[in-house]
Amino acid sequence: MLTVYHLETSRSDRVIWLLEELGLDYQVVTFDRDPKTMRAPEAMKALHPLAKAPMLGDGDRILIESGAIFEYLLGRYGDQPGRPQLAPKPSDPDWPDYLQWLHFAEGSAMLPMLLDHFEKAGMCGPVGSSQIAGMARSEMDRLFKALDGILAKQEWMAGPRFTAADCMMGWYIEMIELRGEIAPYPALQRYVAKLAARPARQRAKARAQKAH
Ligand SMILES: N[C@@H](CCC(=O)N[C@@H](CS)C(=O)NCC(=O)O)C(=O)O
Repeated sequence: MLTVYHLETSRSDRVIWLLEELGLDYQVVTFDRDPKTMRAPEAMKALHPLAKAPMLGDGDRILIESGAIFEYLLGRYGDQPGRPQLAPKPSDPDWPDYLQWLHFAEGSAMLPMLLDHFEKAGMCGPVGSSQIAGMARSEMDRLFKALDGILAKQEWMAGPRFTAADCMMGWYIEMIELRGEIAPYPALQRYVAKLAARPARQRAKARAQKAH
């Protein structure tokens, strides 16, 4: 049985979402964050020394890193009869964009948002005093505008079809909405509404919450 080791309110939501889109059986084991530090609790370190969410358990193997977990699930279980094709093949014209956005989500998009979060939490000195604030803001504004432009021209991140890249980038774009910053971006608003209407997204949200 596949096991998602899920940390409350975290990136592990994405893995639950992908599993729901693929229609795979899995269980969720939830950990609360350490109330003082908001970091992963000690119990997660017993599973993996890096204690990062998401973690995926499959047999005696535990895997970390969202993008790697996505590739693992899609490669090992995604390409089976009856399952939706969420990963374009290398011969597919959408493959380059698929690959790019699948990895961009964690490789580039998250950093400015995290820096902004840490800065606003006062972890970089008095709020507003660090150069990080301006840098993170301008990077996010540039990215949000670019994503809005892309999604004004096409339905999904990699083209006309929903793919696993929409779970990776979609979760990030949902964060833009949660932060209350989506109003200037009509295509991002439409995209988030389409994600919210997906039964698999709804099941994943319920599952991630129920597990808490
Ligand atoms: N790029 C990694 C980031 C993993 C990560 O930092 N996860 C956070 C949760 S969103 C975490 O485990 N935080 C707790 C901690 O670092 O102690 C991934 O996508 O898997």
